Amino acid sequence: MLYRLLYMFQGDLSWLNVFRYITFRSVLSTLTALFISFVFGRFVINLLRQLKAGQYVRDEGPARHKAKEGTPTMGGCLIIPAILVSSLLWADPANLYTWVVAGVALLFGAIGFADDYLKIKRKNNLGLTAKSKFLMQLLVAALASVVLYSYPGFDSRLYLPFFKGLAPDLGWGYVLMAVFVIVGTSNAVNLTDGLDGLAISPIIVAFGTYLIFSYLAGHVKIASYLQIPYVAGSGELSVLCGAAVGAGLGFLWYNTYPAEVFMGDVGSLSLGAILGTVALITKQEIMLILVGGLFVFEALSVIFQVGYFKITGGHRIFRMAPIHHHFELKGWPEPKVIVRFWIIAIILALMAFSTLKLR
Ligand code: 57M
Repeated sequence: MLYRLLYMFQGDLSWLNVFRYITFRSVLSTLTALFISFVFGRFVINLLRQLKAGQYVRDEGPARHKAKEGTPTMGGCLIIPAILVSSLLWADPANLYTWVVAGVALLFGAIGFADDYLKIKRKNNLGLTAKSKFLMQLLVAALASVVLYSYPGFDSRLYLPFFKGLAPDLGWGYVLMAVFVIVGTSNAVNLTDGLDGLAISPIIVAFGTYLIFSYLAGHVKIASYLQIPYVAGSGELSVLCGAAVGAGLGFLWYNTYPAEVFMGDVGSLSLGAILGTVALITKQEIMLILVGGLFVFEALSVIFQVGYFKITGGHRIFRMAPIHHHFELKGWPEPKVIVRFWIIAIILALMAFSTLKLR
């Protein structure tokens, strides 16, 4: 928005032409969101404390977690507005993709907010029922997917990395796949968010990666050189990804061990859904398995644990799922689990980059 206003002057003040560049606006967007979440962080934490928005901690968890009871939650109320305000300021308001992602952020944030709010109000861990939460997620994801699918010229092919030329057109099946990607990523990030800073750092790494992927996919010459799908207009999502990186860094300042605030479902559900939607728009949905590998790993640990638990009538593969609890119960100090998981997330993102020219 701001960029458009400044852009109007370009005839008289040619130096303002820098605002045309996505790269420049992505950096500004990162810094703006970082500034918002960092500066307003303390204020939001105090406000959440005054509103008694403290976390309820279940008794079944690792004993250390009981000490975290009362930590303010719903820090997503800081992250999501920081992303939206910064994107509105620096992204092209005519770009539909940015609006779709902003809508997904708001609606998934609203589902998470309702869940967090009910947990705090009832002073227990029972927010929305799993079924109603899932149905709402499906509904919002379906809406976003249909909007994308109906966008003139939107490519419904699924591009398989390493298999050049193999890109099956999914037709309406694309909508089903898109719903799976958005809802799956949203829930995987939510499951990962169980230790201080454990989810937000891989989120920062993933959005940093997609900032670059969006730029590459939106640049006709680079996309053709790298033989990745060109998606006109997707470059503008770099600005939004930059905002997510900045907002995440500002939040990490307060969420790092020992956390002063948790992001809550309002943060985790929304951030995961944004990431899934960006991966879909940039046609890098398969790469999300690698870039978001840590989230996949956490989700799979739950699927296998619950499956095995049911089949065997109470036996477990891990000491506790999601897998970060397994390492905690093995006696690793919390910061060790966290930082080691971050290292894995960074390595996975680097692996994703390394595939770019190989495809
Ligand atoms: C929510 N939420 C954290 C915080 C955060 C199916 C089942 C595996 C589901 C799973 C589950 O409910 N996961 C999703 C995970 C909670 O954090 C809040 O929730 C928000 C994210 N949604 O922002 O508001 C707790 O996590 C800790 N935390 C931190 N630092 C942070 O920065 O320390 C969070 C953020 C917080 C705090 O303690 O209270 C959570 O874990 O509840 N369920 C589980 O994860 C449970 N696993 C389980 O039951 N495993 C079973 C199998 C058979 C399913 C098993 O392996 O035996 C664990 N959840 C808890 N305790 N609380 C079990 C132990």
